[in-house]
Amino acid sequence: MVDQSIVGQHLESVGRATATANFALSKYWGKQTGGVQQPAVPSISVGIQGLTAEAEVRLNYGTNQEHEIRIAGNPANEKTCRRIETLLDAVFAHSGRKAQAIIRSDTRFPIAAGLASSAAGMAAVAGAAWIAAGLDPGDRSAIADCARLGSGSACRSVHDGYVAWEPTDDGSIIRQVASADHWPLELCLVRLDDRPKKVSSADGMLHCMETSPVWSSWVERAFLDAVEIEQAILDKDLEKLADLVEANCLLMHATTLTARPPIFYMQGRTLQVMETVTSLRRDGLPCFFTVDAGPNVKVFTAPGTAQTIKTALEDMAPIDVYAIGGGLTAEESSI
Ligand code: 2P0
Repeated sequence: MVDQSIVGQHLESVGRATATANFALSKYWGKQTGGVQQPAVPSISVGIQGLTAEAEVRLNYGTNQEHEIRIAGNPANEKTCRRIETLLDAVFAHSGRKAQAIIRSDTRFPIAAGLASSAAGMAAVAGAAWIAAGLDPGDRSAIADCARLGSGSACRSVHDGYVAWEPTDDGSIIRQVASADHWPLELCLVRLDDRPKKVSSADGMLHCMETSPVWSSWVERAFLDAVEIEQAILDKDLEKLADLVEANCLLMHATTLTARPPIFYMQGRTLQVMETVTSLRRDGLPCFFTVDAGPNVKVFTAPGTAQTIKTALEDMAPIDVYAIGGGLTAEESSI
């Protein structure tokens, strides 16, 4: 799969990959103390077709020069560079060979507005680096472990469909709960604001852990939610899933609103959309909301009903409709 060639005096190899964003039905919000990007709570996500990031990683074994990392055409900031260096070191630990990496990554949707761009981007970078290093693209657990070092939620983008990420005694595991075909829910993405968020997820979750008085309730409930949410997915029970997902989201946001000082990821219009979604459901439309570390609302709907829900909500904001699915595709390599 990997094409390694002598280019000039150097040995180079190239990997390419695409990965899709994933949205959490039960949230990753909190890290283990002492771990490296390990979750304090279990989370379950669903991949989204069409919210795609792509990456190319060129490994140059003939030089000691620093890595070169460009995202959306611009040099990556210092924090992103540090995270990608850690991710690359994990890949090199598997391959047994270090190299200079020249990385190009881009997303086809707004970055850092609560649309999980970092998850898709880091999963694509991990997949491309893995392929470039000549490693087995079928080893999804190992790729997920590397992707997690770039962005925690990125590990959920290595599988398609419904994916669980769970803390263990010595780290975490990632597993597919069900494929998208099992229950092809649809998504209305209510786009209230595409600007980057003011507080990163990493800073936000740490601040909530340190200052919110409801933190321990959140952690305790998150473990129960993950079990019940997985069962509701397996049972295709939309009423139950709706109740659990909305409650999980609101308890996560309770930690942000009760932190000192508080963090406002939601906006006034976020609340209006959430309330409208709950009243649509009371009127018999099969839909429910969730909101991440940003103001936009993700409205999941039963198969075949996204257009109806979109029509009911489109006076409030622009809405994009997506199918679920997604995952990581590590592509053919070439020089
Ligand atoms: C989630 N979020 O489960 C939750 C819900 C935000 C709210 O995963 O520091 O960007 O890179 O591990 O992965 C955002 O967390 O944070 C996130 P890092 P990441 O989707």
